[in-house]
Amino acid sequence: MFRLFSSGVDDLVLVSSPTNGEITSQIGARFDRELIYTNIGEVLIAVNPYKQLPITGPEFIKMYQNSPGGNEAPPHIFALAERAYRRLVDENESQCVIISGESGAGKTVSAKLILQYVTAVSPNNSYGSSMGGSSQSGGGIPQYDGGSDDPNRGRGMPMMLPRGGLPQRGGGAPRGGGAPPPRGRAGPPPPVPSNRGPPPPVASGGGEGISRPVPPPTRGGARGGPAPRGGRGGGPPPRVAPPPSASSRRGGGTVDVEHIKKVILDSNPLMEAIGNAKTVRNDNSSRFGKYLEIQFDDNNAPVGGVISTFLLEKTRVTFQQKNERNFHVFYQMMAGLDQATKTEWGLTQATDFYYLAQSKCTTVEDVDDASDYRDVVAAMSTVGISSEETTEIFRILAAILHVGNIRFQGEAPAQVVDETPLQWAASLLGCDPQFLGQSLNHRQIQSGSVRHTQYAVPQNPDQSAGLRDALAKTLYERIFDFIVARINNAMQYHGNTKVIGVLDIYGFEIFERNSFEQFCINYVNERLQQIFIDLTVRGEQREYHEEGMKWKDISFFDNKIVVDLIDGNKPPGIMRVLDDVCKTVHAVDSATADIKFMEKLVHAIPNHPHLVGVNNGQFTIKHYAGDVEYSVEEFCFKNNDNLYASIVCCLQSSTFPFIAGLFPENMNDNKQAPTTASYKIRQSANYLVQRLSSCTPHYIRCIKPNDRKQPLNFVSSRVEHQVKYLGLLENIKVKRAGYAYRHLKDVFLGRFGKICEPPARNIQEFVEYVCKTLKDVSAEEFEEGKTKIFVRSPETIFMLEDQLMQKLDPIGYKQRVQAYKE
Ligand code: AD9
Ligand code: MG
Repeated sequence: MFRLFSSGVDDLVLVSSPTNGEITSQIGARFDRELIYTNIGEVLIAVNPYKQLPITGPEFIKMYQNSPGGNEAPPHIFALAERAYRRLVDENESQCVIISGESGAGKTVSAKLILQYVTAVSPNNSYGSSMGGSSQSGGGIPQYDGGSDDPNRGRGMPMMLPRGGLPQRGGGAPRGGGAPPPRGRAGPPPPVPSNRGPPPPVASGGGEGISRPVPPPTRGGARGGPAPRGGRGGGPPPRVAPPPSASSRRGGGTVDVEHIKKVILDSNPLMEAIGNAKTVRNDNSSRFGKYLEIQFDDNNAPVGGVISTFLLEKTRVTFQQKNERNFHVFYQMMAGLDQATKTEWGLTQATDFYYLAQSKCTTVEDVDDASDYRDVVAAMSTVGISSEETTEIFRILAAILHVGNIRFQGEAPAQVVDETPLQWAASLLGCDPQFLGQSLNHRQIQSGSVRHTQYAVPQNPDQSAGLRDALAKTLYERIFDFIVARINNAMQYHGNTKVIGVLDIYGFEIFERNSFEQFCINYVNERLQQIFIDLTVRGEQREYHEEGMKWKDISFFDNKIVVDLIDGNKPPGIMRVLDDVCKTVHAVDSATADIKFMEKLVHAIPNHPHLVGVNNGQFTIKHYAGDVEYSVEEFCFKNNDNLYASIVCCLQSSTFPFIAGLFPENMNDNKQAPTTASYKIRQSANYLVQRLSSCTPHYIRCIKPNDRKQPLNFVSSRVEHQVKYLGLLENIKVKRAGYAYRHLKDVFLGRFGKICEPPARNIQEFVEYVCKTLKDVSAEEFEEGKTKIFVRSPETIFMLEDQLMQKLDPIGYKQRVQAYKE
C-alpha cells in the first residue's frame, strides 16, 4: 500500500519539458514500480498491469473517500471517482466518466472500478426512505405487466440511445456446405413443441442456479411472453418491449437503494456474458458500447439507472476469426447447463456446433465457464428475469447453435443437407420445420408496383446460408435487447435526478483485415476523441479567449477533419456515399454494390488528405490513432442490415409466446423507410455526444503496455504510439500554460466566499482576504475573466477546499486528517 506514496511525477503537468518520449518514460518509470495511475491535471492515465494489484480493496476506498476533491492522495481511479461523486454532491451537477483507449487497454475494468467506488461511498437509503431503504426488498424485482417500449419514460430523457445494430455478415461463414454435422449425438429425436416448457436450467452441480425466488410472471401462463405481438396492420411496432415495472419507483417514494446497487453491480457479469467475447486482442473484449447512467436523488443515493447500448457486433454470432470465440454466454451455457436439459435440447458439446467450432477455440485460459454460468443465472434473477424467461432465453441460444449447423445444397431453392439440425432448431423455436426450411430457402420480396404483393424468390445454397445466419443474428440481437430492457426496468426510477454516467465502448481497432464493423467502431472512437479535444484543448483555449484573458494558442491535431470525412453531408462523407449507393443498388447478395461504392468514393471524395489508396476493393483512412486499411467487401450488405420478412413471419408463428413476442413488428407495413446501419450509428454517436456534453466530464485514458497480455511488461514503443495519438502532450501543454480550475464567479463565491470573514461579496474581496490570511497563496494564482474566475494551480484549490472544510465542519475535518494520517 505504501508503494502508492512513493510516486515520482504524480502529475505529468509537472514535467518541465514534455515530449511524447518523456511522457512515455515517466509513465514507464512509474509502471515499473507498479504505479499504474498518473494524472494530467484531472485526466487520469491508467496503464493495464495485466496483473491483479492489491490497490482496489475497501481500505483504498476508505482512503479516497472524502479526500478533498479526490486530489490529495496519489493518482488513482478512486480519486477520479471521488472527484466525480463529490462534484455531484457539492455542486448538484451531473457528471460523466469517459473511458477511452484501444482494445485490451483496461476500459471495462476501469468502468467496473468506478461503479464499485460509487456504490460503496454513496448512502444506502434514498431521500424518501428513512431506514436502509429496504421496504421493497422481496418485492423489489419489478414484474412484467405488458409492453411499453420506452425504458426512459418519465425520466425526461429524449430517447433510448438508438443502437445501430451492427451490420450482418453476408452469406455467412459456412457458405453452402461448410458446417460439419454434429457428431455422435446421444439425444433423443427432437421433442415436439408443447405448451409446457422444460424446467428452468439448473446449474450443474446443484440447485444454486437461481439465487432467489422469483414470483411468477403476471400473465402469459407458465411462459411470460416479453410482449404481446404487434397485430398486423397496427401502428409502428415497439422495438423490443421492455416490460415496465408494476411497482415502479417514484421520486420521493421509498427506493430499495441496496437492491439498485446490487442490480448495478450484478448487471455487469450479465452484460459481459451476452456482449463480450474472447478476441485476439482481449480475452474479455466488449463487443458493444455501453453508457450507464446512475441516477442519484437529493440524498445522493443511487436510486435508479439507465443503460444505453449500441453497436452490438452481432456478426460474431455466426462468424469468428481463428482463436476468437463467440459471445461468452454460449460456452457458459454448454458448461453450466444441467445434463437433462442439455439432452432435451440436443446440446452435446461446443465442438459439435459450427458457430462455436469454426474458430478452433472454445475455452479461455483462467476462465471457468460453468461458474460464470451460475453467476449469470443469478444475475438474471437479480434483474427480474423469471426462471421461466431464463429457460426461454437459453432455449433460444440452444436453437441458434442448431441453426448454425443447417447446411444447404443443390439448385435454388436449396435443399437442406441433413434434416436433423433443422428439426432441432424448429422444435426449440416452436416453429413448423417445413415453414422454417421454406423461410430459409425463399426470400420474400415485395413488389414495388402492386402493394401488398409478395413474391417468394428461391434462394441458392449460398443465399440460404445468408438467411440462416441472418436468423441466428436476429434472434441473438432480440435476446440481447430483451435483457438490456429488463436491466433497465429493474433500475427504473421516475423523478428528477442528477446522474453519473460511465461510458465504456470498445476501443479503436486495427486488424489484419478490417471490415465495416471496424469502420463503425473507429468512427465512434473518432467522435469520442473529438469530445476530448473539444473539452480539454480546443474548448479550454476558446474559453480563455472568450473570457478576455491573455493567451497564446497551442497547436494540436484536430481530428474533426477525419470525422467530417466519415460522416459529413456537404461535401459528402464516406457514410453518405455508402448510403446513396445502398439506396439505389439492390444487389444485396452481390459484390456489384461494393464495386459501385468504390467507384463513387473515388469521384465523390477526391484528394482528401485522410483518405488514401482507394482501389482494389480497399481504402485507407488516416485515423487519429493510425492508418487503417478497410476492405469494402460486404460494406453495402452490412450497411443495409435487412430484416427478412420470411424469417420474421416464421418466428412470429412460434408456439412459444416469448419468441413470437420478440418480433412485434408488422412486416406488411412498408410506410417506414428502412434505415441503414451507418445512419443508426451516426444517430447513436450524436445522442452520446449530446448526453456527454450535458455533464461535467472526467477522463480516463487507458493504455495498453504490450500486445501479449503480459503482466507488468512495458513496451515503450507501443506506449509512445498511444501517448501520441491520445493527444496527451497537447493536453499537458495546455494544462501547463493554463488554469487548473475555473467556475462562474457567483458559484465560486457561493462556495468559497464563506472562507472569508465576513463572506466575500466579490472576487476582489476574496482574493485580498485569502492572500492576506494564507501565506502560500499569491494574487497571481487568480485571474478574473468576464464571467468566470480562473485559478492557476490545483494546490490552491486543495488549500481552499481544506479551509472550507475546516470552517464548516471542524470536528469532521480533524477526524479525516487523523484517519488519513493513519
Ligand atoms: V475492449 O476495447 O472491450 O477489447 P478494454 O475494455 O479496454 O478492451 P479490459 O478492461 O477488458 O479492456 O481489460 C483487458 C484485460 O486486462 C482484463 O480482462 C484484465 O485481465 C486486464 N486488466 C485491465 N485492467 C486491469 C487492472 N486495472 N488490473 C488488473 C487489468 N488487470
Ligand atoms: Mg471492454
